[in-house]
Amino acid sequence: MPLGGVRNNGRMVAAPERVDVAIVGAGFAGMYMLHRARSAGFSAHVFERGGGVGGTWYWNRYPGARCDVPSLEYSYQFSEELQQEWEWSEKYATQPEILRYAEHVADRFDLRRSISFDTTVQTLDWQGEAWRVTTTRGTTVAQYVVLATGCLSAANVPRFTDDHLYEGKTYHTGNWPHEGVDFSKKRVAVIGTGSSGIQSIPVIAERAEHLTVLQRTPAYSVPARNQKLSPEYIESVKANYGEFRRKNSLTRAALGGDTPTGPHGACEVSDAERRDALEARWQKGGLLFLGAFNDALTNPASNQLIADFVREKIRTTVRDPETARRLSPDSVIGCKRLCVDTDYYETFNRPKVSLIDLREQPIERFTKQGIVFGRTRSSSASTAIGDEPARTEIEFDAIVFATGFDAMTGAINKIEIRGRDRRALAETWVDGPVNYLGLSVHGFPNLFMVTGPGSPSVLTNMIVSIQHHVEWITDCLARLRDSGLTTIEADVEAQREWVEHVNSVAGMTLYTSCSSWYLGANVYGKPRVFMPLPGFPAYAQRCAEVARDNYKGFITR
Ligand code: NA7
Repeated sequence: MPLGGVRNNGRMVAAPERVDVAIVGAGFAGMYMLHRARSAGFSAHVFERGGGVGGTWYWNRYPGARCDVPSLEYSYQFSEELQQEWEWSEKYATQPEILRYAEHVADRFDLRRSISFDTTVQTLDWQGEAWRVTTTRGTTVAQYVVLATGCLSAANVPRFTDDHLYEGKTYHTGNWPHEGVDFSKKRVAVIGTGSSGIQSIPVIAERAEHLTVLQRTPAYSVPARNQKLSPEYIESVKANYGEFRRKNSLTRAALGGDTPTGPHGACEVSDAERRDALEARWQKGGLLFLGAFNDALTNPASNQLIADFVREKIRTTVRDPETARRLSPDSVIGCKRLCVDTDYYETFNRPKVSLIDLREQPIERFTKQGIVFGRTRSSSASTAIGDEPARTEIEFDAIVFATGFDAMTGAINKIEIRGRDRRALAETWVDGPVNYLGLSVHGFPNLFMVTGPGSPSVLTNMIVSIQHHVEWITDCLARLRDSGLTTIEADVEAQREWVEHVNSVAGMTLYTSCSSWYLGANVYGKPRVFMPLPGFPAYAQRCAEVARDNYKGFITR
């Protein structure tokens, strides 16, 4: 069952034989790493699997794809000229607009001449003093390697019984055809109701003859309230962009500095006050809904009250009570990433949209024309004990897999990485990713990760975290050069303490209470370890202290 592919449109740049810094990936992390390394006087080269820049925004071209962080925040802040000249058109930018921005950055900073597109890094071998980087096109020796591989770039495509028999079209949201897909007059199924499903479902429903949503776990979603940005608002931010950025970076998620987290816990206020606070955030829209109260992700009772509010919104939006029931999550709100939507729940009021709850009607197998659904006994009141539960086959012209990613470690683990003593990273991470500061792994000298596991990454505005890492790494490389040193590696004890620290911070929250991709629980066989570290400001402070303290916790030579 090959999933619809993408068209490559990159041009070929030959990689040098030797380079100071090899960078894997030309998304926002890789592009800035290239620019920063060059500016610091290092030679640098990027290897990119795709045919163009943009990373996530190069691949995720599904209908309705947009960022869930406001565009005036989801952008680089390293260049005042860049942030002044670029004009975002909407509160939440669409994928095409973000991709145009990435392309603008690539041109503006003359990045393309050092990027090999359509080039996959296959192996990284530590040679004692440098890395040998083997790609689908050749070999480069690099003193340092930076993995800018992205947190959500390895698609998770679940397998189903007989899925090879299906003769209709299949797509994964994270690998969408460049030419787009016309769903008019088509009977379409979407599997998955995370952010990608929730963004694409209302848009696919516009065109499709019929849309069937296959939901395994209902998600919590809040309205985006997307809108065109007014020139006055843009002007007001740009007039003091530095201060706007500074306030954002002081929040836990490095976003939304103009809407601080409420000062109370949800249980500390009256019912009316709680409702008003939640309603105000619901009307404002977006991820900051969860910041109405300061204990949403630490106090189960508060979390329950906030979740009740959203469930009530679902009940009052979705006209069919049975559909509303199926769409209502019963888990901790915010445990899986909150979704941000435009007309998601409203879409289920359309006669041409239906919902199948896979917990009641599991996918049994694929056929030539569609999918056979079983029926669990508990969901079938009419099934007498001893009877076989009923089966239904539904035919689809196209099936969309909105089934997410092998997050945070997936893209790294696709590369065969061998460090000191030829030890494989996959072996070191067999029980889950270990590292120091989310930046460096013991046994793998001169290898850095941008927004890797063990750093705040996906719990923050990614671009803020990316900039922070890139700048920290470049400063580190410059310090090594200035001190006449050539290698750096995480100390094993510092790494052990860091892993413990990340676990203990995560353990103080409700994040570990559900089967999320933060935990690796969405990928069969992946070790369950909570990967990102909650809290950007404390993390950034710690990184600064380590650097000031002569890279404490690292071994340099
Ligand atoms: P997500 O958030 O991982 O969502 C994937 C969805 O696919 C989710 O509803 C899953 O259900 C569902 N899924 C995954 N595997 C299966 C199988 N085997 N059967 C049925 N359903 C399945 O990925 P997205 O692409 O939506 O979003 C990723 C991030 O991008 C998002 O968090 C934002 O940060 C941007 P489950 O919940 O696992 O039961």
